[in-house]
Amino acid sequence: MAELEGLEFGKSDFVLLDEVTMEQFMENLKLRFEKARIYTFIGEVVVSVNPYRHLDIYGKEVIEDYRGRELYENPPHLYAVADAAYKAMKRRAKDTCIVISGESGAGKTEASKYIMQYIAAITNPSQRAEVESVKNVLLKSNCVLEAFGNAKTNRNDNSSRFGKYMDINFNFNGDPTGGHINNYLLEKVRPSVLYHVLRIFTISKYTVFLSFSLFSLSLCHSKSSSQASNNDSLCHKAVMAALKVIGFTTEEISSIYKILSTILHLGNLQFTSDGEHVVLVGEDTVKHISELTSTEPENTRKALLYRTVATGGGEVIEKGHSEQEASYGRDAFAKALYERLFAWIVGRINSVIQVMDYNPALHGKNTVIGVLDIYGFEIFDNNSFEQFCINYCNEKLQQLFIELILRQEQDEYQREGITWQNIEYFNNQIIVDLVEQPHKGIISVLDEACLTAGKVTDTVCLDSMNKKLGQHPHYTSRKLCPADKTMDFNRDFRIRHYAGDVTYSVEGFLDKNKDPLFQDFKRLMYNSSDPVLKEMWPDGKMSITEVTKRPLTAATLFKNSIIALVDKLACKEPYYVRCIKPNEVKSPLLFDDGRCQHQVAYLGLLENVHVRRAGFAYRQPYARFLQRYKMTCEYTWPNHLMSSDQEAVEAIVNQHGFEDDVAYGHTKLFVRTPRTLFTLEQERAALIPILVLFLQKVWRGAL
Ligand code: AD9
Ligand code: MG
Repeated sequence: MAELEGLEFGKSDFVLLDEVTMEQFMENLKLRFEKARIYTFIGEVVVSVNPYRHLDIYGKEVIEDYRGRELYENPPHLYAVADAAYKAMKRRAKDTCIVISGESGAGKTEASKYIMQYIAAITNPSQRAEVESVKNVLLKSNCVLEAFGNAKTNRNDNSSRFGKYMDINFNFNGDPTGGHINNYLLEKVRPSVLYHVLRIFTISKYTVFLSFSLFSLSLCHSKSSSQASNNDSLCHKAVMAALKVIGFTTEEISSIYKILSTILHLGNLQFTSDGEHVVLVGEDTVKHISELTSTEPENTRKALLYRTVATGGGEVIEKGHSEQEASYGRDAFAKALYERLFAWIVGRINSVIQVMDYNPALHGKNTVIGVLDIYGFEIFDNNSFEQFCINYCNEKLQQLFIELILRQEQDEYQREGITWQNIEYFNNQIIVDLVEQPHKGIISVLDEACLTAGKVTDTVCLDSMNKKLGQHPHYTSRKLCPADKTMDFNRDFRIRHYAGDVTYSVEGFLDKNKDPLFQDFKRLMYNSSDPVLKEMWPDGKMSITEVTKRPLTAATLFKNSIIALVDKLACKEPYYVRCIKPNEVKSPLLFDDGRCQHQVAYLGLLENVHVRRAGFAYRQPYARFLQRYKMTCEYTWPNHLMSSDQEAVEAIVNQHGFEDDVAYGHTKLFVRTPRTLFTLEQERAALIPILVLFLQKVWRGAL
């Protein structure tokens, strides 16, 4: 148990608190943060506070300290969880997963990287080349995905704008043989993403094509982005090297840069009207775009100004855009290019690390560790469709957390033949239903509005949500609650999430949900002579008369992917890292009590401690318990003469008078209060020096 640090650093496991109150929890969290003890356990869960400075706790020696050890034998650390997940996978052939959650800037991505590094460090001791190469690709994939999917936001200088779930496959030796990455809801609407594209560009060879008047896209960090810093150039080199290690060809890399360049040129493209028709401003830009995308300039021009539509009679005609439609089409095209590029890069990495021809009969069981680094709950001043999706995802993960943590406990008690009483907790299924229920949920109302022909506005959609969901205890809006002046009558609705109330502005919901892109752009890209680009747009193959089926909406696609993710996680043994952001100013010194308490509350950490303490806080296999504490009992030291380890453990327990605090399972001893183990641990610590002296005497005597 993690009592090895000394009490001046606070309690290293929150279950050891004298009383489980928010006050004590926060006091302990703050004390530990101030003493640079950023990790604290709740049983097997690690709570982490972002230190916002480099700590010397990730080196090789530290890795060695944690390698193969039990969770409670060392101070709390990410490595302890990584090792626990790895051990469970290796010893018991269990698929495991590590779920890392917390808000933007709380340290999730850093944590996921340390975990990956730990796993890479402890595997493949014999340095087999093919395993090393898989490890290399897995590690380098981070760098590439960050380059294309991260951006500077107000909340985090290196914010992941996508959710990531990575499966690492292991062979029966416990060495990585491959993996698979899933990405979720790449945020393509924020200018910050385009800012990042620009940053990559200021240091690339395609800079020559650019004119920086493209700030029409209102890049929010334009000032800092217009100069490539040394750091950027280093970063660019690292990305290029990583792309090569993974196996991207020179042609592919060139295509990637051309696509990025196209996105920027699209931002530069303006439309105007000659009184009758919409016309392009700056034919040069179109020329560049068609060069970069290997398409005919005339076709590019057409796709930007017209759309092909099938009339009721089956006739195909070209319809000119209005100025507004043309701008809209251009932006949608730029976003789709970026989204498809990102998806293609992920797919390309997957094709390299895919486990091929694995034969369980020949190679033993193939097991998996999944690592999930996904955006945490978001409450901003203005919350839109993206926050709605992200918060729904967090409701699903919370549901899984509650279910798995409780289910796991219950399963273990059952397996070990121990009686246990269920404890009460808030079941957020009701909120999950509010969002995802077929025919009734918010997503379904949204989809219905998107499918309805004619002019359904966001406000009309809000009305139908009010009608359908007005009775729901977790849904409200100004119409339903006229006295609440914090909401706008025609625009806002509010969900009472498990983590707190969030007011969403329905403005733009329908559009973002429909996520429409004119088929003409798809066709243009499909007909490109650049094979990489063509590969990204297989749906451009369809002719206009074939495109009758409506594609699934953004919310439904997201819902399906999150349901699939939850299914994947649910069949694995879960380990959790709960990240907390100590302040809003990225300071290593400041512990903002209010902000931290808010996060502790919505991560449900106090409930987590309660659950952990309501049952048995600790459990250990008899043999392990005996080995550790046998020195504290005259009947078991140095060896016991009893018929089983369990009996020997009973002797230790009885000698200390802990009978009422334990239960005997089939293979493990269960200890209710942490204090019991703590007492044993102290006794053991006091005995060790005496024992060492004794052994030294014996040793000298023997000489
Ligand atoms: V977001 O949801 O992707 O916007 P994350 O992923 O939770 O967010 P990230 O891991 O990117 O946050 O951490 C933000 C910054 O905090 C990093 O860039 C580091 O500067 C800093 N950080 C986080 N964890 C550590 C750490 N263990 N040691 C030192 C850290 N610095
Ligand atoms: Mg991140």
